Formats: sequence, C-alpha cells, structure tokens
Amino acid sequence: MIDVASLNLLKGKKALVTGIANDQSIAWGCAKAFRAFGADVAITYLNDRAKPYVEPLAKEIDAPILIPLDVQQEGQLEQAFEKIKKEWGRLDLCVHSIAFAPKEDLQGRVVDCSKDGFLRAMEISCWSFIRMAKLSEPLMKSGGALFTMTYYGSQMVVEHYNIMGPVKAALESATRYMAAELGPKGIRVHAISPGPLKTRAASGITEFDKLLKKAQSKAPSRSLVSIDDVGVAVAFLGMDGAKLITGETLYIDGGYHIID
Ligand code: 0WD
Repeated sequence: MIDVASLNLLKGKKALVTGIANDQSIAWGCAKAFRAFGADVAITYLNDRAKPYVEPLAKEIDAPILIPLDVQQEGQLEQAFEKIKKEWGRLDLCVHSIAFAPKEDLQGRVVDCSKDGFLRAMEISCWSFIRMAKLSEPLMKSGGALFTMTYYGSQMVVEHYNIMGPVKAALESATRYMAAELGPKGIRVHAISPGPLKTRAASGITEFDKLLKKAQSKAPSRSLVSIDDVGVAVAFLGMDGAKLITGETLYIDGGYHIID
C-alpha cells in the first residue's frame, strides 16, 4: 500500500526554471507546478527588457533566486549555476525551455537555411541544454531530473516549423544520450513535447492559428493543452516516484501524435 503522506512530492526540492518570458510561457507552467508541490524555484529572465514581465512572477512563487540568463552571452550560464551553488549548494530539478531561430531562417525552407542561422538556432535551442546538464551534474549529488521542451515537428514534417524540426530532433537525441550518461548518477533527462500553445515564441511560426485549429480537431482529446497541463506532468516526472523513468520524449498533446 503506498503511503501517500510519505510521497514527498517535491517538498524541499531545489528547482531552476529557465525560459520564462511571461505568464503564457510553458516554463511558467512548470515553475507554478513545482512550487505547488513544495519545491523552491529559482527562475531566470532573458534580459532587462524581459525582467518587468518575469519579476512579478518570481514574487508570486516566492522565488528566492532571480537571475539574468541569455545563453548566447558567454559565461552567463556558468554565472547562473554559480549563484545556485552559492545559495543552495545543490540542485534537484532543472527546466530548459529555451528556443530561438532567426526569423528569416525560421520562416524559410530548410534548404535555404543560412549557416549562421542554423548554428545560432542549434546553440540557443540545443547546445545550451547540453551545457545546462554539464553544469547541473555536480550539483545533483543525490540525483535529479533535467527537462527540455521539444515539439512533434522533430519527428514529422509540420508545415512552417522548418529549421526548428532538425534542431528539435538533435535536442531529443541529445536527451537520450545524456539520460544514458547521467543515469548511473540517478539523474534523469527528458524531452517534453507539448502540443501547440499560443506563446510569444510560437508567434514566430507562420500560420500558427491554423496549426492550433488542426491540433484541436485532430487530437483524441479534442482539446489544446495548457501550460498547467504541461507543468503538472513535468512536476510528476520530477518526483522520486518517477525516478525510474528517463530518456523519454513525453508527448503532452491530447494524443495528437498517435493519429495518422
Ligand atoms: O506551441 C508552443 N509554444 C510550443 C513550444 C510547443 C512545443 C514546444 N515548445 C517549446 C519551444 O520550442 C521552446 O523550446 O517550448 C519552449 C518554450 O517556448 P514557449 O514557452 O512556447 O515560448 P516563450 O514564452 O517565448 O519562451 C521561449 C523563451 C524566450 O521567450 P521570448 O518570447 O523572449 O523568445 O526562451 C527564452 C526567452 O525567455 N530565450 C532565451 N533564454 C536565454 N537565452 C534565449 C536566449 N538566447 N532566447 C530565447
């Protein structure tokens, strides 16, 4: 019989959540869920322009740490993890919810993608997660869980997703390799694949409203997902009860991906 009271959910866990741009961000759904289950949550913001949108959210979840993080700025990732080490000395959960591709490349064919555009999209959307795992490893002394956000367009050709498809495919593969490498230390690594949600980053995808309509009509649940649906599922994967689940690409899409 499982003693629910002994299920520590996320009580006392230390979490770092990156990629919150505003209260529509998927990362915000994760931060709220982690806090609701008892974790202490540190959050990052992209730059001074983003800070006024993120600061009130940090207050809402009593975030003890609020740090600037632009993964393109040399050393900022290391500084963020130094702050975590100094304040907490450890880390249990880390969410990477960061992606970017230059508009002219994102809105063009993959065939036409520029070298710089590809490298920048890979650096921000994929390499930064690999680096986050490297920096998390020494802090996750009693195990932990790392999460990144991916999309179905990595597996199937989704109109207008373009260069982000190959970038997310690389991210999902890196997730599996890192799950294999970090598993012996009790560190799990997952790629979370939400269905489409109306966020700032999504506004860069041409005809996104068409994608939303198709998702709603085709998914078995006949419903779009919310950032809270994603957050609660990620929080579950962060709990000790999920410690033997790792390396997954978990679809939180109302079942959309199972339909031809
Ligand atoms: O339908 C969607 N919205 C889906 C998004 C479906 C499936 C997956 N995703 C993924 C995205 O690819 C991304 O990896 O979820 C992740 C988060 O995206 P989001 O929550 O949809 O969008 P948004 O609220 O824009 O968060 C992305 C954030 C940036 O926000 P803006 O809007 O300012 O680009 O990523 C952050 C930033 O906060 N970000 C960076 N953070 C650090 N360094 C950088 C950077 N260089 N660039 C973007």
